[in-house]
Amino acid sequence: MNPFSRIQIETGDITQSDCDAIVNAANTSLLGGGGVDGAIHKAAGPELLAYCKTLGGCKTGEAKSSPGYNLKARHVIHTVGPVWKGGGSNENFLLESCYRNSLLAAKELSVKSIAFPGISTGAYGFPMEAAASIALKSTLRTLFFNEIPQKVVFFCFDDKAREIYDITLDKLKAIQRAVFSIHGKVQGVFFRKFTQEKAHQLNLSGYVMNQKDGSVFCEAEGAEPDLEKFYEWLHTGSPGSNVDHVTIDREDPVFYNGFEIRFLSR
Ligand code: AR6
Repeated sequence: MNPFSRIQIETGDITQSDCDAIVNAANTSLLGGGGVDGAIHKAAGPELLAYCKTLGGCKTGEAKSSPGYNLKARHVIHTVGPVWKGGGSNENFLLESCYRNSLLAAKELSVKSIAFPGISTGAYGFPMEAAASIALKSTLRTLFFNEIPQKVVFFCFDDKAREIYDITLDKLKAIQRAVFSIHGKVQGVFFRKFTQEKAHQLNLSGYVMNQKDGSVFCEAEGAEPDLEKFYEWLHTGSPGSNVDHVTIDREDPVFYNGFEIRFLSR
């Protein structure tokens, strides 16, 4: 199933969620705190803290699970987000790991539905726009590979956060994958180099490679208008090349390579 159709965004208090599991934005001690952590412990009751004491803490980016006790959710998955230090301390990777590891923990528990708060976006200071983008991309990519959990709900605590999640998800939905076959005198090194540079400029990811029949194959992923510009540009070619014609196919984006890989020549 398309990973987008398995994602929901809601506004409200995550402790009220009726998902099978809720995720807690904890700290490395797992012994409670303020924000969503405090609210979850309060709603779950003191047994949660007693259980968490047996877990031996949790490293940043990792996840550990516990029962939900008095919560509607049967499980709480505790994850520890990174403290925002300006972006140069591996924060993006660590936040992405929180979502991936929480979803994999949910899969281990055979959880059908899971609710996430905006990990690191409160006391830990991660900018909301960047955090929402990482949360959604990391989740889409993990769902692409895993049938379980079936449903993921992102709980926004206020209208501002909700607006950011809605806009970010709409932008991601607009991402498409296109496959181009470029025919003509196009197999020179320059053609691949210029094509890669142009794709970078247009914020596209993907790759370019020579085909045995003398054509060049190019797969690119990005926003629809950027793919259109790229398509137009491909007809002009690069110095020394001579493009005869270009064919294009479109498909759903592929989340296993999208957003991450850089343009490679093969
Ligand atoms: N439901 C949904 N979202 C909530 C709720 C709630 N009940 N309460 C707060 N939020 P934070 P962090 C939102 O600070 O940044 C704790 O003390 C909130 O608006 O809870 O990862 C831990 O023990 C924000 O967008 O988590 C750690 O020491 C988001 O949840 C530290 O805070 C996360 O805010 C973790 O900081």
